[in-house]
Amino acid sequence: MANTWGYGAMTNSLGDIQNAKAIIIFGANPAVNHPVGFGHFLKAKERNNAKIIVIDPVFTKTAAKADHYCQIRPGTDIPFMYGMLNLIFKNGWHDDKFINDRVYGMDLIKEEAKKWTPEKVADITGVPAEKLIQITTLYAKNSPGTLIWAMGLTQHTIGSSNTRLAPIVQLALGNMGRAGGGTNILRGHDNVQGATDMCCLSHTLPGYYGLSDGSWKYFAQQWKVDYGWLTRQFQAPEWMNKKGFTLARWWAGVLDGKGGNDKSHNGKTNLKALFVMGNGVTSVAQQAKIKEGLDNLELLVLSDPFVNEAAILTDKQDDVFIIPAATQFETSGSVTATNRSVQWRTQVVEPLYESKPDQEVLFELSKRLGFYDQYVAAMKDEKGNFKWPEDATREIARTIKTIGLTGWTPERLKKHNENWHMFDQVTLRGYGEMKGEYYGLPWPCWTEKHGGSPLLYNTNLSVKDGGMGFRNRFGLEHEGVSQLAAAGSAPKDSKVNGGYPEITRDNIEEVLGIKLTEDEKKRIGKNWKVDTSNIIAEKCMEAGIAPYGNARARARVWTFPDQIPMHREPLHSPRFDLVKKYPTYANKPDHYRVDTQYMSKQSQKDWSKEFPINLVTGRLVNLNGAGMENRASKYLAALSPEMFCDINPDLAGKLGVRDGDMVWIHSPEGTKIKVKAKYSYSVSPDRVWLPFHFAGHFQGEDYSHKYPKGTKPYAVGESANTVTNYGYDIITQIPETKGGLCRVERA
Ligand SMILES: Nc1nc2c(c(=O)[nH]1)N[C@H]1C(S)=C(S)[C@@H](COP(=O)(O)OP(=O)(O)OC[C@H]3O[C@@H](n4cnc5c(=O)[nH]c(N)nc54)[C@H](O)[C@@H]3O)O[C@H]1N2
Ligand SMILES: Nc1nc2c(c(=O)[nH]1)N[C@H]1C(S)=C(S)[C@@H](COP(=O)(O)OP(=O)(O)OC[C@H]3O[C@@H](n4cnc5c(=O)[nH]c(N)nc54)[C@H](O)[C@@H]3O)O[C@H]1N2
Ligand SMILES: [Mo]
Repeated sequence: MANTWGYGAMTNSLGDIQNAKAIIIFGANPAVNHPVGFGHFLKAKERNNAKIIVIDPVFTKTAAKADHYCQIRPGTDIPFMYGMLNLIFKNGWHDDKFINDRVYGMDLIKEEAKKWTPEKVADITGVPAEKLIQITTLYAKNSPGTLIWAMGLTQHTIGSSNTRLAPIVQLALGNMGRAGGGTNILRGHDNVQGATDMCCLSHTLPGYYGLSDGSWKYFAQQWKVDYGWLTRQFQAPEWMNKKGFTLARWWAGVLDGKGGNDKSHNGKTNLKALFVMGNGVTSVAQQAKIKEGLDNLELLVLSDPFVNEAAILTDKQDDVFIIPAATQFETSGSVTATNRSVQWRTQVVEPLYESKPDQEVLFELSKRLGFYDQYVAAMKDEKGNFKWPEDATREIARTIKTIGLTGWTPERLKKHNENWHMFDQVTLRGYGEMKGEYYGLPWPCWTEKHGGSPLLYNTNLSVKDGGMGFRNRFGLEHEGVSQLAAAGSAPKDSKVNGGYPEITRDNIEEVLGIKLTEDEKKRIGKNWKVDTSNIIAEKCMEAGIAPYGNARARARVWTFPDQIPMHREPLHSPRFDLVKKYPTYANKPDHYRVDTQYMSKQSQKDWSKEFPINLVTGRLVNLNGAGMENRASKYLAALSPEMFCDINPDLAGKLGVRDGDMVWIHSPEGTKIKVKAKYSYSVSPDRVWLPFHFAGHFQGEDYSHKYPKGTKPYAVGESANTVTNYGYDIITQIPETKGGLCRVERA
């Protein structure tokens, strides 16, 4: 069970941001969280006089470097973006040709946008009408513009709608598939893109292959295991195609029937054991429930180079194991960066003391559970040997067609790292020996000769050189409208000058206008996603065709609860008057196995009466994630030795709180934390800001005595996630850790 918090891959690259003439940033603070990457933003400013616009409820260090700043109310980016679209369409700043040729459903967006006048947007978002007009004009007129987002858009009940509307703004302006444009989502950990691609998720197989019998059979074949054996690993075969629990809500599976929780749907059994590898646990909302979940487990195993503070949070005395995992300095292998580029990481030192790298821990675990042979089967050669991590990388390259990892052989990846000085930082193009390749072979990298794709959806390049249209993923037509791109809109040098479907065994001869030999007909796979013979990809490259088709980007997703993104107030909104107008979703039963509340929570009462302050959480430059890694460093801990909350002096004054006083922060779930008040004008008087990197205290109690001898970090404190509110995204189940309510009192 796992989840990643990032949502969406970068279409372009950090270096490409230097090509932008305008940069609009929604809910990201790269000056703090991506300080090296932020250098590219500043270079765009130097090179092109690019304007930087920041939309954030908090005046951040990134905002301090921006030309324009909008202090938006948390959870109201949809009205803001529709407000931009309203002005864009009204003034004719949209790209008609791009929309007509390459987009589906923009008419519905245009209709919705009409409702969002600047004045209406101002009422909901708190951003003055003139400011919206000023920044939209600036952004639309300075082309190309790039749109950046990160966690400020995703950590909401409507997070997935936010992440749909942002690309729609770019589609409307024709900024997609262009250097200096695109949507650049700044991802989290160094390999979070790789973890997502490899499906550290509970609702897909690796490479985003959906849960279906067909996919399982493909993987059984690729993993060289018997399909029947695979099905027998499940309680009953139908469980193979059901989504698992997420990182956000596994505890509901432990606590079902043990009091006060949303019911779980888990084959009539509770979760009994938890194995944690590389997650801090205190980084997830509802810490009080998580503590109960941990306390009620039969077995808890934490595999981590540091003491995972889940072990400190729980009162469980027996059957809690801390396994010393090695760090990434003690192992090697491929790591996928935020822009879909891959790098080869080389081992620096042998694992220290008795620690083992993650793969060794998993190999040992699979031996104890009796499936080691099946686990490693696909990596073995004829003699039954394999070499880690090269053979694992080869298995990935052989199997994952959906995002085009075929070209990622270990030999090529190592060569890229050895020659990194032979690539241009902005275009990623290689020189000399590396000519014809882009740095890190950004996916899709269709064949072993393909050089990677630095900008997604760019039709100005041939497919061979990294060009492509949008993927044909959802059929050929919807309600009688073709889903394929219009005539004349194919990538450069394409044999078909217009839209075409995804390539299959049955249509390849017709679409590409070729004849396959008898031998090729025998070897070719059913479609491009399962064609391990690679005939489809090879033939497509010759014809300048993207194997996944050339279709329209969908502004309308007919399978989602909201076909086009719609504003819905957070579950805990400071504006109850707007809750009635923009209510949340109906409750969602069996959402990743857990009944999840939306309407019942939101309409229970006017939460803002008891909890009038907006609660925003985020990051500090010196600490990362759950924070144990860095709080265990004397020098990093010294920069923020105590848990605190940023509070506006006007609000503090009203509450009788002086700078440095301790305050209680209470949440609607009845939980509370005790933290130090820090005066700051970065927040307005109606909101407070908390970093989420602390642990070791719980609801006013110091748990320091629980750290094993010699492991207590230099800084401990309350976790913000003890008070972040109930609320989970309707599609991904990411917690609403950036839009909630609280009450602040002097302690
Ligand atoms: N130093 C450091 N660097 C890190 C990390 C770290 O912990 N420490 N973590 C890494 C990880 S895992 C990730 S995912 C990235 C995250 O990087 P970011 O997304 O930049 O991280 P945050 O600071 O959590 O959130 C960004 C901003 O969103 C704003 N925000 C909150 N709610 C809203 C809203 O409703 N609308 C808008 N427009 N903005 C909103 C917040 O005020 C905040 O300034 O950083 C990575 N880099
Ligand atoms: N309130 C609030 N909560 C949030 C967020 C927020 O903005 N606000 N952001 C969310 C986001 S985007 C994220 S990504 C999460 C991040 O939260 P976590 O994923 O909990 O982040 P880290 O602290 O980086 O946790 C990584 C753990 O892995 C361990 N580790 C490091 N290297 C290795 C290794 O090689 N092997 C193993 N086995 N372990 C290793 C570290 O010691 C650490 O305990 O927090 C989320 N929680
Ligand atoms: Mo993240």
